[in-house]
Formats: sequence, structure tokens, C-alpha cells
Amino acid sequence: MMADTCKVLMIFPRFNANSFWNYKEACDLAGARYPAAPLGLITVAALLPENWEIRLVNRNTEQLDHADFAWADIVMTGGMLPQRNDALHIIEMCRACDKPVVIGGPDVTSSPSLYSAANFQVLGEAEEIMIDFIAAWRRGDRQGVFEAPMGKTDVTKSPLPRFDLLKLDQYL
Ligand code: B12
Repeated sequence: MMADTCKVLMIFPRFNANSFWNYKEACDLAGARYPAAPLGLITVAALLPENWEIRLVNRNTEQLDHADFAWADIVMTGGMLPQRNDALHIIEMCRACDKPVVIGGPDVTSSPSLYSAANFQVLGEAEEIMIDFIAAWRRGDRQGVFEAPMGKTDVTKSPLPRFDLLKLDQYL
């Protein structure tokens, strides 16, 4: 339908503060900003067409700027339960600047109704269903729900995550 390119801003929501799992003191000692990298988002990044441009901002390790939103055609976000507050905030920010937003990951999978403000929901493991999202986006859809079939994804067919999108020195 159109030249197939898309600028994707991936935003990893901030975890709630003061959790044991943030390992704050260990990070301080090691000069890192957060223990673990956003493995889900960089896996999704590897499932997108090669000519789509991707920018990753991890709200636990770096600043999100208005310029990032201005650059993007679409925002992808999501994570687990302790990231819910910030994920909902990110969706609000997207709506405020009129950027379509896709939410995925374990928390929306458990509680989709809480995330009804997002344009798209990707429920469950993304490996087999991102292709349906991509087809919908290309034909001009601006909302939809994509749900992984019951059962487990064959992770031997999962692509290598886009580790190149990470700034590795930020992590433990
Ligand atoms: C490793 C792990 C941890 C580690 C590391 C977490 C980290 N920061 O990376 C540790 C031990 C620290 C941890 C801790 C906790 N965890 Co944990 N953890 C996991 C585990 C086992 C694997 C996560 C993972 O990396 N998977 C691999 C990646 C590739 O998968 P993924 O992130 O799910 O991404 C896939 C899809 O979800 C989807 N996807 C993900 N994001 C997005 C975004 C978009 C836009 C799209 C389209 C798709 C998409 O695409 C990916 C490919 O299919 C999961 C269970 C599981 N088997 O998945 C629980 C799980 C995520 N944890 C969970 C919980 C509850 C916790 C704790 C709150 C437990 C507690 N009570 O303290 C803490 C909180 C941590 C914190 N920082 O505050 C729950 C979350 C439930 C929910 N509703 O969100 C899970 C699902 C376990 C469960 N079944 O209950 N955890």
C-alpha cells in the first residue's frame, strides 16, 4: 500500500521504586543503572521488518524526551506488574501527542481491560503473532487486539534478540 518503513519508539516502563529486585545498592557499587535489560522488547524488535527503524528508551536507565515522541510513527511499550503505573502513564503520554501505541508483555496479558486506552494490545508471547500486527498496521488499522494461540511458543524458532539496541554498560 505504501513505502514500507516505520519509526518505532520502544519504551521500557519504570519499575516501582524501592523494590528488593531493583538491587539499587548493587547497581551503585557496580556503576550500573539497572540490573536487567528489557529482553521482551528487544525480542519484539527482532520480529519487526528489517527496514523499520527502532529506538529503545529504558525509563529505568535513561531519559525519555519529547524529541523521541516527535521522531516516532508508533510507540511500543509494556512489561510486568511492577511496571504497570508507568506503562499506563506512557500510554497517556502517547494519547496526548496522538501517537499510536502498542502494549504487550505479561501484565497486559494478565489484565487486558486495564490497558484499554492503548491502540493495540499484543497478548501472550509475540513470536507467532507480530506478523498479524505488522499486516494490520500496513493495511492502515489503528487499533486491534492480537492474542497468541494457547500453548507455548517454540522458542527454538525465536529470533536472536536485538542486543545491539542496548547500552550494555547500563546494566548489572
Ligand atoms: C526472569 C524473570 C524475573 C527476573 C528478572 C526480571 C527482569 N527485570 O528482567 C526477576 C527474578 C528479577 C523477577 C522478579 C519479579 N517478577 Co518476574 N519473571 C521472570 C520470568 C521468569 C521471565 C521474564 C523474561 O525475561 N522472559 C523472556 C522475555 C523474552 O519474555 P517477555 O518479557 O515475556 O516478552 C515476550 C512477551 O511477553 C512479549 N512482550 C513483552 N513485552 C512486549 C512489548 C510489546 C510492545 C509487545 C508487542 C510484546 C511484548 O513479547 C516477548 C516475546 O514473546 C517471568 C515468567 C516467564 N516465564 O515469562 C516472570 C514474571 C515476568 N515475573 C513476574 C513477577 C510478578 C515478578 C515480581 C513482581 C515477583 C515478586 N513478587 O517480587 C518481581 C518484580 C521485579 C521488579 N524489578 O520489581 C510475573 C509478572 C506477572 C504480571 N502480571 O505482570 C511473571 C510473568 C511470572 C508469573 N507468571 O507470575 N522476575
